[in-house]
Amino acid sequence: MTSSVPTPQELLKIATDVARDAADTAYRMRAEGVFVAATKTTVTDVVTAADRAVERQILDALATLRPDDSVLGEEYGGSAAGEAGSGVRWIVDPIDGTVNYLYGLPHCAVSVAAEVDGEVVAGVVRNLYTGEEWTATAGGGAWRAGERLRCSGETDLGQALVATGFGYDPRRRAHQARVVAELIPHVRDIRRLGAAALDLCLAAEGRVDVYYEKGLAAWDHAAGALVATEAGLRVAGLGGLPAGPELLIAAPPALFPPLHDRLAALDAAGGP
Ligand code: LIP
Repeated sequence: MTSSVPTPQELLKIATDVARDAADTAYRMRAEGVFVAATKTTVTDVVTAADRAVERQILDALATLRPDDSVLGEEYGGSAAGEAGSGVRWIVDPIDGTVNYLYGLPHCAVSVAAEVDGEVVAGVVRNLYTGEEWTATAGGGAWRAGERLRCSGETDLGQALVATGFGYDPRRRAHQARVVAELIPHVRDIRRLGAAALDLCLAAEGRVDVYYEKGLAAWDHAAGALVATEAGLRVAGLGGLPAGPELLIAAPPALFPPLHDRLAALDAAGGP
């Protein structure tokens, strides 16, 4: 870590200020009317003019505040871990839950994380409709509205409310649907809310018990996974691997092993 790197708390302040302004822009643009600007991996993987404008706003703000840092964003790409001369990389999802945003469903968020020498040390997730804002710093806890967050204390997978999501590729969705069809008899219920960053934050405060998903990008989970971890959830992939595009599992310590083993048996990390 280079000596001039700000503290996690200082990085969180920057992330939060930038995320609040970005959320205001996203909300205003939604009120003015939103349209699909392009599609990405499939015809249902949409990007709106707001996704692009909000990320541009975030990138410009960070370039002004932290010109030597690097950035990785969903819409404009960016740097790999460790490429920042300053040691700091920002990981940005301008609007996580883009389809919800397109349809006017209030489950979408701005997500901004700060990574120092490859480790996420600060993160903020802000629901752009409700203003709910989750923050975390490494070792400093997870917070919302001044309250420190603790994850669910559930110990029985059969009583767990499970959040998950699906990719945009029809073949992957078919595989994911088979997995969830086999899982659902063994849990309380399933919720597919449509924004990984928010799903992780809901898990951080026990509003769902666990969350898993295959196919997430770093910007989907960088900030939310820190919030979840700081709230006591274990966030990882299969077989001791770190969480990543193959699979992300976020669960309280008592539920992680049974959920992990059932997802492994169902080949949740597999498929197209
Ligand atoms: C979304 C994720 C969500 C997933 C959606 C989509 P986006 O990200 O947050 O968990 O299920 O398919 O990938 O595309 O709205 O930024």
